[in-house]
Amino acid sequence: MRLYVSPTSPYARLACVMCLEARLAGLEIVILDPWQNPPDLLEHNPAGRVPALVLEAGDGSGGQTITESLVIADFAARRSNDAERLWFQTDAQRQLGGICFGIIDAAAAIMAGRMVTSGSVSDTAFDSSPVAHRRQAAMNRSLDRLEQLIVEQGDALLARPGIAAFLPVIVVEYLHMRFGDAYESADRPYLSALVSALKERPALASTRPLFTKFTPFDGAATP
Ligand SMILES: N[C@@H](CCC(=O)N[C@@H](CS)C(=O)NCC(=O)O)C(=O)O
Repeated sequence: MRLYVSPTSPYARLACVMCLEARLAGLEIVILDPWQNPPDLLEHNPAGRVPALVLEAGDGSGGQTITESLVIADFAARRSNDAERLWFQTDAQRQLGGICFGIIDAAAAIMAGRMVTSGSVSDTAFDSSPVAHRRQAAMNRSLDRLEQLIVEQGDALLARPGIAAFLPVIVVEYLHMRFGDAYESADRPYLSALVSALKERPALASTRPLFTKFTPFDGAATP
């Protein structure tokens, strides 16, 4: 099976991390830029977006393509021998996951606004618009809520790390890549500690943005 990702997408990174953690047999990771409309990607995902997971016919499937990060994450968890650890284990973890997706969506909306305003994600003119201010405020409030949820969940997240533990790492490293230290705060020590404890985990370390080449580890995901 083939997973299409880009070097920057937090959605694709989540799909990738989950497929790697699930140790899906025969996984090939293809890194590309969806904005260039690669024909292979358009053929498999009419939306022209990453992530997209192309299954092999006969590999327990009918050769379908699965799109959308959470749908791929669900597929990976179910196909693994470790579904209970990899998927959300409690409603508290589901709450935390939703908060993380809200942050990722808000940051992605700012990037989309930059593209519309100036044609470049590195031109920050859009960031002073009322819509951008709304997204920035949402991100700050959500990061504070994330800190609180991590405090409440204590070591449970680290005891059996699954999607709810991986998402905060993906959030923090994506914000750092896009906004530098603008969303980092000494007032969120539990979030920082969680990220530090998990970021060298092979599935996370090998997919850190901007990863332009995937280095297989421990037999996982060879091209
Ligand atoms: N809801 C989708 C979002 C995927 C998405 O927005 N991917 C972006 C990269 S971050 C993309 O491929 N953009 C190309 C485009 O919009 O044309 C998911 O969860 O997978």
